[in-house]
Amino acid sequence: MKVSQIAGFLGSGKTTAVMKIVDELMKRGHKIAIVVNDVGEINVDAKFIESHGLKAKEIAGGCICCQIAGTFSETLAKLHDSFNPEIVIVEPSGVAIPWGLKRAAEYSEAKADMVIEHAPVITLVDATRIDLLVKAVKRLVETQIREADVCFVNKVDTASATDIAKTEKLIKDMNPRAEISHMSSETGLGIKYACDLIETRVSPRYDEAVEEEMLRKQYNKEG
Ligand SMILES: Nc1nc2c(ncn2[C@@H]2O[C@H](COP(=O)(O)OP(=O)(O)OP(=O)(O)O)[C@@H](O)[C@H]2O)c(=O)[nH]1
Ligand SMILES: [Mg+2]
Repeated sequence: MKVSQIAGFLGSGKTTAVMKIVDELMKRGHKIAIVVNDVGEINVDAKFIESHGLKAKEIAGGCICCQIAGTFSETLAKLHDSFNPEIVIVEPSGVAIPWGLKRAAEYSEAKADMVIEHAPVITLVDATRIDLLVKAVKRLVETQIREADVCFVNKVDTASATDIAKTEKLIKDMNPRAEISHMSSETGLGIKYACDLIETRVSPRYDEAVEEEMLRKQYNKEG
């Protein structure tokens, strides 16, 4: 089962992007499930289904969206046993740390008979609020950017060119290895590319040593 995280701070556009990405992946023939913190967030015409103790909504075309029940790893294991999706799109809470979710996803392997593969960690950065983000929650945003494989400068339909450039520079400074791309769920920009990434690429498994090294670098730099 492939697990794809769409990370980003509160209000960065995760839910909006996830719905577009799921739509496109389903058009491409994949069996998809979505995991969110609160299914109430997914505001589409949907019927509730409960299976294996999962609180879930069925949305168009057989895709189900479920709320984290117990731990994230239990949710993934139950999802595998009841629905067996090919790809699970995860919208973590806006304050979640990507590597923590990777580790939790791997724990689910012991709870169900399956192997977890990680899609590239995608982090959305809201270019319209870049100044505020840097001022108010820099450390958290830095952690989400630092752990991303691909960062999307989001809401480029409405952000100014200056803010887009500023956001790109911030991402480059915080994570030189991340690929940077643009997204707008409004115009659809970047959605197909995000799906290509999810379909074709993998991200490394959780590695405590790597994670510690990144943390050390981040905190040393801050002093
Ligand atoms: N202009 C513009 N607005 C967007 C775009 N994507 C999302 N939004 C708006 O941004 C706001 C937050 O979007 P959500 O998708 O709910 O963001 P989120 O990251 O899921 O938010 P939380 O789950 O609360 O952390 C909503 O008002 C969206 O309509 C975009 O590409 N362009
Ligand atoms: Mg959301």
